[in-house]
Amino acid sequence: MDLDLAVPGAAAARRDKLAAALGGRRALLFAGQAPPRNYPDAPYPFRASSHFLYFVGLGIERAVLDVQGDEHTLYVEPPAQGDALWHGPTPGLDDLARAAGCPVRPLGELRAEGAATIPAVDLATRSQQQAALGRSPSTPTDADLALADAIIACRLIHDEAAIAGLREAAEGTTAAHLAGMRATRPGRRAFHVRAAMEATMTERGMTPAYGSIVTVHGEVLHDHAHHHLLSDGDLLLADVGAESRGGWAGDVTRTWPTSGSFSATQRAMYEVVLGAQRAALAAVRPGARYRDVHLAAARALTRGLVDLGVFRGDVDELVADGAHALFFPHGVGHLLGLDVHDMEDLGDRAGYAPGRERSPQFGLCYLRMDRDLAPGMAVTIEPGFYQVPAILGDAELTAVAGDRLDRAALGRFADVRGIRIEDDVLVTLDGHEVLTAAIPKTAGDVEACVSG
Ligand SMILES: [Mn+2]
Repeated sequence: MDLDLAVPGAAAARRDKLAAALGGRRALLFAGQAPPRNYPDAPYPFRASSHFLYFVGLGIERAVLDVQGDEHTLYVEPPAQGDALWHGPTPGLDDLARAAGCPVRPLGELRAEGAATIPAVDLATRSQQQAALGRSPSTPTDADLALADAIIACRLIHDEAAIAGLREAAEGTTAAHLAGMRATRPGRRAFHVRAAMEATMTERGMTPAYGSIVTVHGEVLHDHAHHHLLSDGDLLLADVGAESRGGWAGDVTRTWPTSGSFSATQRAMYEVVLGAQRAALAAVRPGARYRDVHLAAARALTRGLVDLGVFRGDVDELVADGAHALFFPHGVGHLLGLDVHDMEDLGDRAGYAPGRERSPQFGLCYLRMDRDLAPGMAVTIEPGFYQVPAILGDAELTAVAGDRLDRAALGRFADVRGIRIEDDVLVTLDGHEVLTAAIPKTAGDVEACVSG
């Protein structure tokens, strides 16, 4: 744990805001613990729960934050015998109190009956919660749900320290994508490119914010295999983001030709996806509804596919019917913060405004967010085009397009398996700022970087 990363002022202000929203009710936030990889002494790297991280500013394994009115107390496990031998000196309670900006007590003193909490994502911490609260955290009480809503209200709008963290993550992510493009050539494997991208994070003391996707099979939306050979003529899709040292996420996708040159068909489809991303970005401003941002991308993509002859017919009708989802089956993006899909552990409570629900329509059902945008929110904008055999070979799914889908025209784009273009975007007072704008994105800029 690096105490230099502490943000005591920001964490204290966030706790005050949470306490005010809770109106004196008590809440416990659990940091969590690293799950074992195989046996208990060989765990995965520890990464604190984002709720804890947000209100404490530091990841402290097994620690618990107790918020009740003006009293905020951090409970931590005292060092165990042998810790100094295996792990070196650990910070004392006074050091932690200064770093967190609140009193720190030994975990054994925590008495927590009646407190609200957020169920942990790991089973060991759920047991810790059950022991502390005297009830299962898995069945949320009304107080738990009120706590979730209070946390969402805080974390949805990023404060200055959060925005600084997102900028740091964007910088690390930018370096990763530049390194990845430069490391690409036919004959190498995807893991060579992944190594180059993640090395830039290691050099910054950062880690990937999520499992890196570096693949010539862009049509497999979350392809975590890295062994594929890069062949001449392939497109490489890299969905890779850095996590800042303080825990803030970057999440960027670029798609580039392994040879350094797009084929004519790849370039044409790349321009369609880029046009869809630009249309969505142009719609990002305070007050805009995120589903409309999604639909702006869907319309631009569909118009592009009509221009290429892949679709026939009226663009608005095709989009209303969901035909675009045959090639763009996912949502245009999601909230971004300490989590790459920010607060997704709270389900659609975070991504969807009260009263809004997921559409049952194929495509729209995968939209992770439908809120009105406000200054200080961060979202991703990431439309794509994919030829997914499981979709295009499904008679029921493709029936929405009927004879408006021209398979002969589509056949000309056989060398395009998947393209996605994703940036991280901060909503500002009068529009938006693309935090990851320094990463090459036009076809020409991408080619120049891969060849350079
Ligand atoms: Mn994303």
